Amino acid sequence: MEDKIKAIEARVQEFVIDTRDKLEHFRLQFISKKGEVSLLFDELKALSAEQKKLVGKALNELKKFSEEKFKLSQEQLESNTAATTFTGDLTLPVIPGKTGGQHPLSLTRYRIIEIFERLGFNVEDGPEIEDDWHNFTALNFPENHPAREMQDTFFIEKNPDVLLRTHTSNVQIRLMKNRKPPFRAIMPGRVYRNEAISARAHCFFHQVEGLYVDTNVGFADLKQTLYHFAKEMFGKETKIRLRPSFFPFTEPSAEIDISCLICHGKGCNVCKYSGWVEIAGSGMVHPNVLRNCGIDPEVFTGFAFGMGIERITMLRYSINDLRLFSENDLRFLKQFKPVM
Ligand code: 2NL
Repeated sequence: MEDKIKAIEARVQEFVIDTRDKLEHFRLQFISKKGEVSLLFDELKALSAEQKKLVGKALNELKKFSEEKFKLSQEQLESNTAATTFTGDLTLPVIPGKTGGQHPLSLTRYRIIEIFERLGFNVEDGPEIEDDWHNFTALNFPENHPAREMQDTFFIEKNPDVLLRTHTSNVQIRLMKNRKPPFRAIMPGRVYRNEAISARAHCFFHQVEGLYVDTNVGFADLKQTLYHFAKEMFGKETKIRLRPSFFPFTEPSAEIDISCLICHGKGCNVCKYSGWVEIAGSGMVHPNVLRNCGIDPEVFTGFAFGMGIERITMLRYSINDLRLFSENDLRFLKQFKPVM
């Protein structure tokens, strides 16, 4: 019996526990109910009182030793796994998760791009910090136009003027100057206006402008393109209405209204009881603008339009305060589709 105890003790000592499997193996082998140490206690019963005392002491020591080894190894394994849980290849691409989401303004921008791409429009990009010529002069703004005043535009430097663009038209100007017509493109981007912040105005917003220049582009093309856009964006029942307007860079110019999505023309708060909601400005590109970019207005004509992404998004999701877009409040942002 004593020899047996010594032999088991030696094996307990030598047993290497470096994995969870080996830990469990150790437990079953020695300290579980049917383990070797427990079985020795059964054998103990057959011994005389004298021997019981002697062997019992040694056996109790073996039991204590085995259980301590188990406990210590278990603790060690647990602290190791906490530090080295990730054993995979760190260079592999991430598995897409459900954390994060897409900003409602991005969702609307993607949708707008999708609609115009199918009509053959490219997406173009340009600088947000711009000079006076690309933001104002080339676009036929008169010398004394109010937009050129300090209170309407953010100037970074005066004389020569460096400013934050007030529309993405600067991208069209760069496109028309640097490449040869025909052009069919849209320009999404952030623009800046020097305004007090309220539910309806902000010092920056997002715009998509569009430009179509070719031989024989007419007002009917403008109207049909924007009608198609309105139906794709807001549903095929949507109607459009054009109202005469004025921009220095288009002639003639028109505001584009859509039939009110909320009341379907009956009259409500959103359309201010008119049945119509403004979604964009548009017009035929002014011949002076074409000329400023080296394009002969006797050969080429074109239409252009501009819309606020915030405005379209507010109509699309019934959002009533512009400030929600830039406050990063998760209670607002979480209501939009997550990235998958
Ligand atoms: C609006 C109105 C508009 C344009 C933008 C444009 C650009 C060039 C030439 C002619 Cl290079 N026009 N853009 C035309 C009409 C309206 O924007 O309400 N934007 C938020």
